Amino acid sequence: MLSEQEISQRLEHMLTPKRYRHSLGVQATAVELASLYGADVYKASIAGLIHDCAKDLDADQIHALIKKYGLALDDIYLNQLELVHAPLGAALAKDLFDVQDEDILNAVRYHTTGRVDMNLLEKIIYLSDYIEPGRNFDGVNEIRQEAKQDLDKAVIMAMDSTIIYVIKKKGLIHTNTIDARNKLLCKIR
Ligand code: DGI
Ligand code: FE
Ligand code: FE
Ligand code: FE
Repeated sequence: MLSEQEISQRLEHMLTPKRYRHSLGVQATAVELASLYGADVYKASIAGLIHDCAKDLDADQIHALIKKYGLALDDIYLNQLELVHAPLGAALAKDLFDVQDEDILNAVRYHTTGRVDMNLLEKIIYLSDYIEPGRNFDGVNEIRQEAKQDLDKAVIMAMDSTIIYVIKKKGLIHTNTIDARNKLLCKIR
């Protein structure tokens, strides 16, 4: 893997200034949550930093890279192209930053939809993406508070908020999110 400094420099060229700042915010929040919950702080830091590395590509680039990396994506991904930056980000991170760690790659791969049985690092990145200091949507403070108390409950809150947002836009909701939320709800009951 490239050094963190090298990765940051490359990222700064791949992302808009706003998206780069968001990435640093997710990195900082992920480090905090990893310390709090006993996850690998280094993996959290790298995963937070790189999670949106494919976010600022246009549709043509996305399609070309799906082909180049041979990504097998289901119809929901292909119909909701904003979802693709997560799995594509994992492929890009492997190729451009030489990230080999599967925990880091899975945290990037599932940071947008979540998935059933997310591990601690995946939950931390999923949530940090929502609550980093630059986010200011309705209800974010409640999720920030919950994140310090109960990670699973906070992930459910973030999923609820995403599902409502996607429904308002008449978008397709990925089954990964539905399945993950259902299983977490059963677990906490
Ligand atoms: O990349 P970010 O903006 O930091 O955040 P993200 O990767 O969590 O989400 C990217 C976008 O994808 C955001 O507008 C919400 C949307 N999204 C998340 N889950 C789903 C979704 N969109 C659809 N259509 N379906 C989903 O299940
Ligand atoms: Fe993202
Ligand atoms: Fe997210
Ligand atoms: Fe993000």
